[in-house]
Amino acid sequence: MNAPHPTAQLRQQLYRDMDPHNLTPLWEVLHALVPPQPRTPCVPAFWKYDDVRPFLMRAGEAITAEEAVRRVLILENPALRGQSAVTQSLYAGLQLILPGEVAPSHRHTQSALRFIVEGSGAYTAVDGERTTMHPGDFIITPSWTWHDHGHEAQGPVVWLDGLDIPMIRFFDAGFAQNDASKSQKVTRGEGTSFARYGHNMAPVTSDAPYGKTSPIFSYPYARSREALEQLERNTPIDAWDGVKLRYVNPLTGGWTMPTIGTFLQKLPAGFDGKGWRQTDGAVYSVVEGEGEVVITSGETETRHAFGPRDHFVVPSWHTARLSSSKGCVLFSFSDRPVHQALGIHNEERLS
Ligand code: GTQ
Repeated sequence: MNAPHPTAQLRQQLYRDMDPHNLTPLWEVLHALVPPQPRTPCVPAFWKYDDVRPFLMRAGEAITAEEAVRRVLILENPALRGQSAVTQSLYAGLQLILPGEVAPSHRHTQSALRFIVEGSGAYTAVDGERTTMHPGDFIITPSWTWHDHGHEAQGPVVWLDGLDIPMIRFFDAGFAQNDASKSQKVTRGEGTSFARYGHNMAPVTSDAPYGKTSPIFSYPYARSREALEQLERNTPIDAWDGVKLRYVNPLTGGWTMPTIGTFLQKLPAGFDGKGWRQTDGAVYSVVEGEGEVVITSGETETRHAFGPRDHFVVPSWHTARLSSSKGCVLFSFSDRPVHQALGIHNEERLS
């Protein structure tokens, strides 16, 4: 047997001796630290609503909304189990509230979105104003605003929660408080924020009431859908996205939340989309219709046929293609505002 190469020996001894001093050689890890392109640990993931719903209803029997504080089944990326993360930076969950229940008031640094998946008539209260939920509505809880949810109507109500929990954890910047009362006092009539900011007008004197977050609490589905439908009839269909719009903060024209971008798109019947990839991994909620998503990364291809209320994840820098024979509407969210703020957003549209 040959004696170990003296250089290799020298190096191994160096590593062992400096290890107790919390020192490690960059040259052993440089390639992994600065990869030639994004290499997310995140994998494509898919939740069929028919599979998830029975567990949600069982959760409804197992614990009250009040005891749970938030009765949510977390959608965990299969490659990030135990981290409460759907992508590296984002959290997603399905929250259930039953008639007569209250999810008590609290506030936190984390920003939240609600996208209503099933049922109507529950409310979320933000900063003294209640908003009634309908399927497809996109509702915002701005960072550090008091919020509680309740349900005084009929039938279960389920919504998708999207939060920047992993991102705020990464920055170690999270604060949270419980309110003294279960349900916050209603101080403004429903629709006040929409009247102020939701009609292409804005108050003359006031400034942004929620900082970098949109002052509109709810973006009703009926209006967003109407926009997509009209564009489908009257404008060329994008070969990658179909008809896709982003939700905006009316005061800035920018994103609705500083950390999370939100989108609604309609794939016309017969749409067979081209492939694209983005640095921002995205979570999708199927609102109406049916379709298929094909996600590829290197040699690996994942295909999912989707229908209403199904959820799926397209991870960072994975190529995705969407198609739909009968047409469909998709809501999605990602951390794109942060990529853009940092100047690192990248997108490729394949021909
Ligand atoms: O509704 O406030 O899914 O604080 C996770 C954390 C929902 C909420 C979640 C939360 C909430």
